[in-house]
Formats: sequence, structure tokens, C-alpha cells
Amino acid sequence: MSILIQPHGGVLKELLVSDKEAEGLKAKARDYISWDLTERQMWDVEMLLTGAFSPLEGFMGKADYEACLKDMRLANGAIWTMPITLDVKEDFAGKISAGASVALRDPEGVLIAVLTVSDIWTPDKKAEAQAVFNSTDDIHPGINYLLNRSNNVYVGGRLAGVELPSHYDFKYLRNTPRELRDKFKKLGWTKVVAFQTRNPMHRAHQELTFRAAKSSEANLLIQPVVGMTKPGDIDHYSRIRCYEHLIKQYPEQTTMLSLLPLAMRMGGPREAVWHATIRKNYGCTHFIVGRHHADPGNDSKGKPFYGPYDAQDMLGKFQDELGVKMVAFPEMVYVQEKAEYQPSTEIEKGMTVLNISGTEFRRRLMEGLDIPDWFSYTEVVDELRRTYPPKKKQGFVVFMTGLSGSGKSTVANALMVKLMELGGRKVTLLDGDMVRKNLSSELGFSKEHRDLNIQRIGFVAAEIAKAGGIAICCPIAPYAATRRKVREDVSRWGGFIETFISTSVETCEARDRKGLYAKARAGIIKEFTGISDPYEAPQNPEITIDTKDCSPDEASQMILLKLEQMGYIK
Ligand code: PPS
Repeated sequence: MSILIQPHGGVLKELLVSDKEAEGLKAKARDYISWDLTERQMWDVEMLLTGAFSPLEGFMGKADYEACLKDMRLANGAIWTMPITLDVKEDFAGKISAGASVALRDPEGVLIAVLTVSDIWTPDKKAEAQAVFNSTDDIHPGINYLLNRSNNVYVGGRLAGVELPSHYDFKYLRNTPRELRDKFKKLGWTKVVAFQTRNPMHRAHQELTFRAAKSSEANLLIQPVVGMTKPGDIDHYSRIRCYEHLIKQYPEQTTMLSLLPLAMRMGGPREAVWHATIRKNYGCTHFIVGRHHADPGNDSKGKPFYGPYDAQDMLGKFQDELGVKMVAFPEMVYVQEKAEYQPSTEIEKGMTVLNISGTEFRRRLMEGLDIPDWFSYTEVVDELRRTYPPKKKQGFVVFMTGLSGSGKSTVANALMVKLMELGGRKVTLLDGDMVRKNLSSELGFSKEHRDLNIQRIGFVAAEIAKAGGIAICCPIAPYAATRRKVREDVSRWGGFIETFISTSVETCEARDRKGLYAKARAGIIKEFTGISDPYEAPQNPEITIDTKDCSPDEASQMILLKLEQMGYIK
């Protein structure tokens, strides 16, 4: 079957109402119940309102959701591979019913859109994970978000857009699908091949995009994702400064850089089809899919979630019907004898192939090591070095976790003094009791309150790491998913050293310095960790210390050695 390619896209469902209607909605919305959009929902709403998610006209109702999970289509048969749902808390869902109008607001309270509710339901999230991601292993960022971060009830319904979420950065690189289609038309670009990326681009990417444009006889759109990407990715500000250096290396008039406000799910094959659908909405005719497209990496047993070419196989099945042609590429590698990049599948025998993996590149960056010219442009590397100073200059967080009385605070105090003695960075101690007094005085010890307490500690610690300082945290932090969230937040800016103070409950109870275990046993203190409340021991902490076997001096020395081994202190 030949592919029906529509230059400048298919039907766009733009959901923003006219200025006059928007004024009317703003007035009416004062009486509507409000939902404060989460970060991911903000990105989804922006994509919906601009028509980037056409043919969706709002958050999916139950029939579309079920068809999407089962058949990768909407209920009317249109291809749609990724569920786009509005997740809300149970108590909020209890206050609305079908037909209700909900004011969707940004974190500052600005009205973004009005949702007319069609469906409200409680999804089986594990079944969703299995259907969409082919796994329930929450080491996968998309599954982690679904199972551990999203709210439990889904609300579907049409959207009437009042205004797009505002962005103050790189405005000149932000285009709606309508704007891009119009630009392509004006420039006479009838064939456009889109390149998606969430990483800085180096010479291999440049060669790949050159070849893709050449082989499809199309103009090139470099459209990096600036919404949510994989935790640990390089921030979009630094990446865009890099793309702006790189774009100068392309022939003028052939290539355009534009930002994509998408929250990725790292869903491999399904995600590739979704990305291609989105590109059609932006007026592209071709879409590049390389190795490991939107790949989440390995599962908790070390096995890849998806095969390297699963995404290409999946889009291959849908491209004709979708009307977007896939430009499939193997990995590009550098051939030393030829001093050029070539597809890994086309290398002649006896040639020397050079490659630097993403992990190796980051290691070199972090350790201030050489990055060869054949790999990247000096301007790009310099830009990244500005963002990622070597580890010995970065901030970091020593996050201790363990039972009450396990010795966290004592070790933390000893460590703080030793780090201050070393000098070079400011050190802040966020002790459990201290935080509860100063930051979380209204909180108790329910799961919800404990999570809130740890999120606050994580927020402050991440800010300290961002500013290049050291934070030592020592809460109980009994829940693994919450600790993981803190790790993700901190890792954006610096090191995260999870330190499991593994002292057993028997030892802690025998010590019972504050007399709390006795009170917990007597039932005077409820929900006491280790006695009447759970503690999920870390599975892969950077360091484990049992204070039964060592003094605070020795324990803090062990942490210092670990920090030195990891490169954070000299
Ligand atoms: S949590 O779960 O991380 O929010 O707990 P955290 O803020 O670290 O707890 C700080 C101290 O509160 C005392 N305490 C309790 N701990 C556990 N369970 C219950 N129900 C409880 N009630 C009070 C306890 O002494 C914790 O101090 P540490 O420093 O860990 O001994």
C-alpha cells in the first residue's frame, strides 16, 4: 500500500476558543469547581489545546481509553496509542459528576481551560501499565509515574481552551502546529522530516538527520522535547543552547529548530507511533526513528524493556494508515579510517569503529575528561561543561534513611563536622526532628503526611544541591517510591547518596533513647515505624551502615570514603 502523505497535515482540532468566548468562560469559571493541573497535565493540556494531540478533543473518556489500551485506537477506530487521561484525587472526583464543568488552572491559579465532564472512573492501573508498557515493573519511568505518582481516578471530557500555558523561555523557538504548518507553507516546504530528541545532539545525530533529509528529499525539522523527559536527562535550557550551536552547521534554509512541549512516557514502540501522529499534526510528512526510540532502558532484572528496533517495527505497521512515512535508521558510528560517520550496518570489514555511549559521555563530562572532536562540536561540549561542572564542584545530598533510633542523626552530625572541616561547600543538616519542628509542624505520621514531609525535605535538598551545596538529610523516610522521587529531583542537579542506616529494630528498641518504642508497644504512640507501621528497606542504596557494629566516627568515615570514591570530594 502506498502512503497517503498530506503536505501540511490532516484536520487540526484546535481547542482554544475566541477571545470573546474566553472572557465569558473566565467569568463563568468563578463558579466552577477548580482542578490545579499537575506538571504533566499542564504539558498534556498544552498539546491538546494547540491541536498537537488531534484528533483528541479533550481528555479521553472511558470508551476511548479502553480502545486505546486494547487496540491502540480510539473508539471510532482512529490510531491513538497513548492514553491521555486526567487523573484526580478521590475526594475531588466525589465532588463532580457527568455534565459538570471543571476549571483547569495552572499552579498560579490562571484559568487554562474548562473541562465538560463526560466520564469518571477508577482505572486498573496495573492493567494499564501492562497494556501500554508491556510490564508492571516500576523502574520504568512511565510505569513509575502511573503506579506511584498519578492520582487514582480518571476524568474524561471535552476541553474549551481559554489560554495556553505561558512560557517565558525561548519564545522564538515555540510554535503551535498551526504556526509550523503555516511556516512550512510559506517557505514552500512540502516534505518535512522531523527529528525527535531529548538529548544534546552531537555529530552522529547531525549525520543521521542529514542523511534522513537527503534520502527522503525533505526539509528537516529538529523538534526536541522540552516537556517531561526521562528523569536524569539534561535540562532543556542547556540542551537548547547546544541545539542552537549545532543548527549553524546545517545548510541555511533547509533546517528548522522548534520545541515540542510534550510530556514523554518512555513507552518505546507505542510512543514511536504516538510521536509520528503528533508530527503529522505539526505538518510533517516523515519521521525519523532510530535505535531505542523513547527507550526506558533496562527493567529491574537488567533486561531491556524493549528491543532496539521494536519501535521501528511498530511504526512500520501503522505508517501507511497514519500517513506519515518512517525514516528508519540504525546507529551511526564513526569510522576512523574514513573520518566519517556511517550506519553501523554498512561498515566494511577491517574498519575501526569508534563510539561513545551516552553513559560514557556523561561520565567524561562529570569527571572533566577529554571529549574528542570527532564526537561533538567544541561549542556543544563547552556548553554542557558549563551546566555540568565536574563532580568535585557539584552539590550533593547524603540522604540517610532508617528506623527511629538507628543512629541517623548522630552519624549525620559527625559527617557534617567532617565535611565542614574539608571546606569548599556549605553544609546543611536536615534532621528528622528538626524538620518536623520547623517545616512540617502540622504533620502527623500517616502515609500521606510522611510522604509530604519527605517531599518537603527533598525539595529543600534539591535546591541546596542546585546551588552547589551539601545537604545531609536524616528522616526515617519509610517508603521506597517517595525516596525515589527525591532521588530523581536531586539527581537533576547533583549527587544523591542514599545511605541506609540498617540498624535492626531489635537494636533500636533495646536502645530506645527517646522511650518511644516502649510507648509504641504500649499502644500509646500509634503508627510507629517498625512496630505498627511499615518500613521499606532500600534495595540499592549507595551505602549501608549498621550502627550496632560501628561508632559514629567510623560510620561517617565510611560515608566520606564513599563520597571520595564517587568523585564528590577530593
Ligand atoms: S518520616 O516517616 O520520615 O516522616 O518520619 P520522621 O519525620 O523522620 O520522624 C521524626 C521523628 O519522629 C518521632 N516519631 C515517630 N517516628 C516514627 N513513627 C511514629 N509514629 C512517630 N512518632 C514520633 C521519631 O522519634 C522520629 O525521630 P528519629 O530521629 O527517626 O528517631
